[in-house]
Amino acid sequence: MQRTFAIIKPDAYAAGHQGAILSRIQQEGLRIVAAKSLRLSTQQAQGFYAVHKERPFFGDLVTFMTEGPVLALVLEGENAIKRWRDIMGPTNASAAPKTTLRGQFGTNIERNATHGSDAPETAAYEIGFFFSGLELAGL
Ligand code: 3AN
Repeated sequence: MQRTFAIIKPDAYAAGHQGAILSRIQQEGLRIVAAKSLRLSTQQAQGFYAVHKERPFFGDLVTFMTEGPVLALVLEGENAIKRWRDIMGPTNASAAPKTTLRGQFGTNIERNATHGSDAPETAAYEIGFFFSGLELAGL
């Protein structure tokens, strides 16, 4: 069993796609361990995306991720990290297959509907960034 961290980003949240995305997650056999809505502050979004801080798109990414509420999720299943990334599809939503969440609900490389951790170390860091041990105890 593996856990991964996911976000329903402000674009998909504002459009009301949470239900469809959560439903797809469950249909695919991933367990929703924990979920919470929150609106990221600029500092929080900068911290979450700190690995990208030198990239030219960093400022725009932080602006987008703070424009409205997000739904933060912990997902669990066998090979959950890769499975969730396959369900999301490629980063660039405009080139993502329509069978993927980004193809279905995303717009472009920035407004791409969902986030997913890319490796076990990243998943552990990202889960810990959004959820405390107390919140996950017993889940
Ligand atoms: P992924 O989310 O598919 O793992 P990363 O980690 O390379 O992609 O990028 C993190 C986020 O930064 C992406 N989800 C996307 O919103 C944004 N991003 C990545 N590359 C670009 C880019 N070239 N222009 C604008 N935004 C980008």
